[in-house]
Order: sequence, then C-alpha cells, then structure tokens
Amino acid sequence: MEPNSHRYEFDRLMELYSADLEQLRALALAEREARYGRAIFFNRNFHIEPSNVCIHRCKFCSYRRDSEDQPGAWSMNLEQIRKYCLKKYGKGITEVHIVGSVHPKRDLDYYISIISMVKGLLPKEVAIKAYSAVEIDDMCISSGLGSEQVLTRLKEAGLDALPGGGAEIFDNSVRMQICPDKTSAERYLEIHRTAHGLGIPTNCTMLFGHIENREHRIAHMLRLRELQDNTGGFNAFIPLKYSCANNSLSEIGEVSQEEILRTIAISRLALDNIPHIKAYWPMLGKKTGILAMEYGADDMDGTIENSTKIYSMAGSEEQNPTLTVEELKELASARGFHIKERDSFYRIIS
Ligand code: V47
Repeated sequence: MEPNSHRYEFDRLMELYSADLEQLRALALAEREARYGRAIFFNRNFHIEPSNVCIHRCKFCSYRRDSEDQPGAWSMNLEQIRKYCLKKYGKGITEVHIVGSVHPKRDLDYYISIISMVKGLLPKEVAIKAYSAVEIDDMCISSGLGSEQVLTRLKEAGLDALPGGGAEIFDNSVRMQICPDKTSAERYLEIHRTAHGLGIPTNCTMLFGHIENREHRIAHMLRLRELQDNTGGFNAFIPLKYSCANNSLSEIGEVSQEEILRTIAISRLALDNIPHIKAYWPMLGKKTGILAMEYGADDMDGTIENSTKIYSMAGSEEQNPTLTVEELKELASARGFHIKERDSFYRIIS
C-alpha cells in the first residue's frame, strides 16, 4: 500500500471537509488511485444474523427487539443456523459474516458452537468474520473471561476476522445520548487491539449522520488511526450512514448524498494507515456505492445473497440486498472502473 503523501491533522481535515467538493473529490481520488488505480474490490459472501433480541437499546437501531415474543423478533438455534447456512452457501463464496445482537440468554459456548459448526460445514477456505466488539464484550462479561481468552477460544474454533460494528461515535457525550448502555469506546478499541495482537484482523466502522457533527467524526477517525499506528490490524474502515426508518431517532432524517461523499473522502484522507475504505452498498444503495469510488472508497463489500436485515429494517432502498458479479461489473465499467475479487484478507482471487 502506498501511504498518503502526507498526514492530515484535525484542523486541516476540518477545512477540507467544507472545501470545494471537486477539490475534495480530486484529493481523495488521487489517494485511492495511488493505491489501487481504478480497481474496485469485492467478495462473495453472505451474512448470518442469529438473533435480533438484544439487551442494548441503541436509539438508532431499527433491528433490535426486546424479547422473543415481540413482533419481528427471531432467534435461531444451532440446527436452524446450519440449515440457513446450507441454503445460502453457493460455489465461490469465500466469507461468512456472522453478527447478531447481545442476546440476554446466550453464552460463550453457544457462540463458539456456531463458529465450529459453520467451519465444519463449509469448505475450509471459507473465512468466518464474526461478532462485533460489543458481542465479544458481552461474551467476556457472561463468561468472566478476559478478551484475550475469549478471542483465543473463538479463534481455536475457527474465527478468522472480526467485523467493525459497534463503534458508532466514540465521543462520550454523543455515545451517552445514542447508546448509553453499550460497550464504551475505550473497550471497543481495547478489544480490537487484543484481536490484532492475536493475529485476528478486524474492520472498523463509524455511524454518522445522526446527532454528531463533523468534529466528532474526525476525532473518531483519528482514534482509529492512532490504534492502527500501533497494531496495523485494521483491514478496512466502513463509514455507515445512519438510516432513519423505524427507530427512536427517526425525526432526525438522513444526511444528503453530498455529505456521505464528503465523509468518505475525508476518511480516505484521514486514515492514511488503513488500507481500505469500504462503501457498504446495502446501506448506501448500489449507485451511491459506486459513486463513492470516485471519492476515495475502493471496496464495495460483497454479493450478500439477501442475507442481512439491519439496513432493510432501517428503511434502506436495498430491501432484499443481493449484488451479482455481473451487475457489479457493469456498474463499475460504466464509470471506468474494473472489479477485483478478494478474500477476507484482501488476497486477490483470480
Ligand atoms: O454497529 C445499526 C449500524 C452496525 C443502523 O466489518 C445502523 O465488514 C445505519 O458493523 N442506520 C453493524 N446504521 C453493521 C456493521 C458492518 C456492516 C457491514 C460490514 C461490516 C464489516 C460491518 O450497523 C452497527 C451500527 O453502527 N447500524 N442501525 C441504522 N439505523
């Protein structure tokens, strides 16, 4: 990876955030092209969301339910997960992304058994990217073990990587308003640091476009950059735009496409040490996802196979998210890009 030609600090990033859009686009695109030219990375993947019953009450979440008997709640047992996995698995899939909720009654052994079962069921080369730092934190609390022990046990069962969920916004005053009872920013970063120390690569995220401001976003990115300077374990940063349907912040509405593109561009400039900026298309929509490639992003995530509900329940335009390789190729070539299939570790699949 070619590093940015120089490191941007807070004040300069704030200036650039409101710079002329064309100037900002050109800067971020130059950084992206220096690394990857006109390539767009993607993988073939599907998600398993074992449950949406959750003890946390994050105000932005449209997906969670209080208990099993509420309308729209689900919880899968191991056998149901096995059947679901066989239904979604198809030739060429290289990653299973498992993330759900902090269920009040599930324990570490249950989460380990999911990993072992999926690992045994699918070809060995299929990577398992599973459990956000918030879920890992809950496993630590319920088992009484530290994060190093929990992650080691999950790794032994077949865990290959952690997804980036749960970061939201690190600023404590914002966090206290949108997700007061959730894993703290410090704990999120500590769990990722521990994972990196164990050789488990991770992604990181930021939920933007709700009550936070641009200062909070840049401060958030700079904390991730600081950790990455120490560990080098993040593969990708995923700026997640808040989607407003069916949750208790709905009256806020959603940020404009321009603000999304500016945020993606700033993340490419700020995070000089994180290799990939992911434009997660189930949340952005396919067209904005491709457009984001002109603003510094280089990765679209995957084919998904209609297997995630987090964003459709929050009102995303992608109600049954599936992206075929042919469709991605067409969208990319219409803008002068070409696609490159990768695995979970960004090794190219020819
Ligand atoms: O942490 C929840 C977000 C995240 C809403 O690592 C919402 O490859 C917008 O982290 N509007 C979970 N966002 C998803 C996630 C993720 C997704 C794709 C790829 C990867 C990866 C990670 O979803 C949560 C939260 O920030 N979220 N509700 C909402 N209404």
